Parts: sequence; structure tokens; C-alpha cells
Amino acid sequence: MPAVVVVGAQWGDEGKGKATDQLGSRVDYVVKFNGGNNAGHTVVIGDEKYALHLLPSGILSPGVTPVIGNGVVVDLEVLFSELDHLETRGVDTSRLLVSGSAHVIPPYNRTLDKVTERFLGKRQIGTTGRGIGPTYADKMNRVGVRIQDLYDEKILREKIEGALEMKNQILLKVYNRRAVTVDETVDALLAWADRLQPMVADCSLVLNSALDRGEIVLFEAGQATMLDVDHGTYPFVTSSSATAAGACTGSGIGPTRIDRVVGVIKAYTTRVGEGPFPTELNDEMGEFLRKTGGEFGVTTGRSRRCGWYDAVIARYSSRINGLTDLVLTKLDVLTGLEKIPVCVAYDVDGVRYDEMPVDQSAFHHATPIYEELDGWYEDISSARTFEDLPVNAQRYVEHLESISGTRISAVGVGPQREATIARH
Ligand code: 2SA
Ligand code: GDP
Ligand code: MG
Repeated sequence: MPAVVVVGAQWGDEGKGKATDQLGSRVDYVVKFNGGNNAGHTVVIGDEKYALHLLPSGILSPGVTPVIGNGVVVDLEVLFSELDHLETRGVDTSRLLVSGSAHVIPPYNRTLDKVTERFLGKRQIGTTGRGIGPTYADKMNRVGVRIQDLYDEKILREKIEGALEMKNQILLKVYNRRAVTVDETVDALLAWADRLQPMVADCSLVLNSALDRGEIVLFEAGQATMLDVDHGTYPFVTSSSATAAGACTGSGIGPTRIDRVVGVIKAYTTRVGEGPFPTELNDEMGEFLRKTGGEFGVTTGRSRRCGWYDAVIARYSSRINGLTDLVLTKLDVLTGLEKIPVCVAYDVDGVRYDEMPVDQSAFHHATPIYEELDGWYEDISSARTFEDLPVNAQRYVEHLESISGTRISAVGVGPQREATIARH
């Protein structure tokens, strides 16, 4: 399995960080290919808990080369504060490589992200406020700043001048904010250039050469399928390609190189920010999942919205990503429930939908059609084989597998590295 992609199969926070970290001991490269410091991945190693935002989770595994691909948007201040923080905790970060074609998040895009959200009022997306959307918009508008531009000050100045012509109009006239100067922006970015230079690499070449040598490369998606800019619940999405195809455009490898696509999926569903969510529970059961599952944003601390497992989404993710296997996480959170509802299809104004409606308005009106499975009361956090699980927990997993379109190759029963059951 030389090239493996790990993606989120729902709306994020499925436990991709843990899944990537677990595979880390067997891989040579871990590549982040989309998003930026909007991500929040939690990895628990022994008694130590790490929250990673911009850095790939593989940075915690000795021997792994972590890579920030061209599809990522990089806040340089955050990059170095995360690196410094890990260094003080004894993590060797010296192997990190950063693509010269990755875009930089200039400080003005953080401001724009936050003020735009406020301006949108009821139509807001619930972004993380990290400048992600405006920076991808600049990339598509061809007024973005790339890491390689930091090494040609003349070009850098010209690009920022061009970008600010438009940005300052918006900041001044629409949002009534002060204009940003070219000098302050150039200074803020160049402050990091020297320290960054040794990490800058042609990551496409590095990764393709590694694959040619038979080395193992793991591509780690930020956010998730339902937040993907093309395939998610647009406009309530992030601004990048969070699905498996993004691993190619975001790193410079071809689709024929990918051998395995792992979808990480929770035994229930969560979402942060605004947007439709058919199985959402606005009652004490939702509160139970939030509390028991510790469902609070790793980056912003926001409460995550919680609901039951949705097999329509699982099947959609299987299709969009071409999943080869699913890793089911947080099964332990469901312990103690007499019955566990699972959404198998939607009802939209009296019509049954077994597949995701392509029409967003239909998805906004979808009500779940549930099947109820029997729960279990035994503590499953120390189960390490499938047979260690109570029969009803085994049936729950088997049933999800039968309705989700992809085999479940592993089951998570706790946040720790070792709290995982391998199947098949
Ligand atoms: P943005 O900031 O432009 O990417 O926001 C757009 C939407 O994408 C959602 N989004 C996320 N959803 C789940 N987890 C994310 N990472 C953090 C975490 C989130 C946090 O791991 O907990 O701490 O709040 C993440 N990043 C972006 C976001 O909620 C918007 O709906
Ligand atoms: P990511 O964004 O997909 O990497 O996920 P997050 O780190 O944002 O959120 C997942 C949370 O679930 C983290 O706090 C993990 O430590 C935790 N976690 C992962 N797998 C399991 C599991 O199987 N059981 C439990 N109880 N927690 C888990
Ligand atoms: Mg997360």
C-alpha cells in the first residue's frame, strides 16, 4: 500500500488525526494537502495529548517526513508557533517540508474572514475565522501570494500591491475598516522567510520519487467530504478540496498512484458551524453525545452539533472518495444506550431518498428515516479484538458496514493510540 489517502467521511472531527498517527509508524511521508490552520486534530500518545492545526499529524512519528503540500494555505505565524510548541515538548520537527507553491495567508485575510462573517449576519457560514476562504478566493482570483514569492521581494511587493487595491476598497468602503499598507504586509511575511527557506521544497518531485522507490506516503485530509467545496453542503463548506481527489491536486501526484482510500467515520455524526444536518439532535440525547464524546472544536472550542449515524452520508462518501475501507471511531461513546437509531434514508416532502439529494434545497428539508438497533451497557474501552465487544456492539458495527457501502476495517473504542480494534 504505497500511497494511502485518509479522509473524513462526514463533517469533520471523525478522528483522522488518531487514524493517521496510528498508521504513522509504518509510513515514510505524511502529507497535508488541503486546508490550513482551520483543522484541529487531536492525537493522544500515552499521557500526552497533542492538538495539531496546520502541521500534518505524522509530525509526531519519529522517522516520518511531514509535508505541507501545494494545496494548503499557510499562516506563517501559526506554522512557527506550532513548530516551537512541539519542539518544547521534545518533538523533532526538523524534517518538515513545505511546498513552494502553497499559498500564504496574509494577515489581511484573517481580518476579512472575520468581518465578512459578521456582515453576513443570518447567512453566516460559521467559519473558523482563520482567513481560509479569502485566501483560497485569492488563489482562484490569481491575486494570491505563494511561499516562493517570499524569496523575490520585488514580486512579493507587486503581488501585495495588486491584492490590496481590491482588498482596501472592501475594507474601507464595505466594512468601514482601516486600509492595510503594503509595507506592513510585506514586513509581516518576510519576518519568517529566512527561517522557512530550508523547509521549502518541490514536494511533488519528492513524493513521486519516494513512491518510485516503493516508500509509503500517507495523504491526510483536513475537514471532510461534506465540507468539500465541490461535493459538500455548499455554501456551508470550507473552501478547499477535502475529498480524496484533493490529494492529487493538493500535492502533485497523479490519481494512478493512489492504492487505498480510508474514510474515517464516527459511530454517530457531528458538525461545527452552520448548515443542514438531517440527523441533528436538539435534545438531551444530543447533549449526551456532546458530553460523552467531548464534542468541542479543537481550534475554536465551539460546541459541535451532534446527531445519529447517517448511512446516506456514508454511502455518498464511499462513492465520492472511492473508499476502500472505513475506520469507525468513537463506538465507546454510544455505550449505555438502550436503543440506537441509525438513519438509512431520507424523507423529503413525502418522497424517499436512498441517495444524497443533488438538490441542496431537498437536503435542507430531509428528515431521517431511522432503523433502531439494540444498544449495550458494558464498558468497551479495553476491547482489543472484535470478539471482545458485546454482541450488540458487534451487530451495530456489522449493520453499519452492510448499509454504508464500504467494509469497516477498524473500530475505535477510545482516544488512545492502542484503543483500536483491527478487523479482517
Ligand atoms: P473555514 O474556517 O472557512 O474552513 O470554515 C468553513 C466551514 O468549515 C468548517 N470547518 C470545520 N469543521 C469541523 N472541524 C474543523 N476543524 C476544527 C476542529 C474546528 C473548530 O477540529 O474542531 O475548532 O471549530 C473545521 N474547520 C473548518 C467550519 O465549521 C465551517 O462550517
Ligand atoms: P480530526 O479532526 O478528524 O482529526 O478529529 P478531532 O481530533 O478534531 O476530534 C476527534 C476527537 O475524538 C479527538 O478528541 C480524539 O482524541 C477523539 N477520538 C478519536 N478516536 C476516538 C475513539 O475511538 N473513541 C473516543 N472516545 N475518542 C476518540
Ligand atoms: Mg478536527
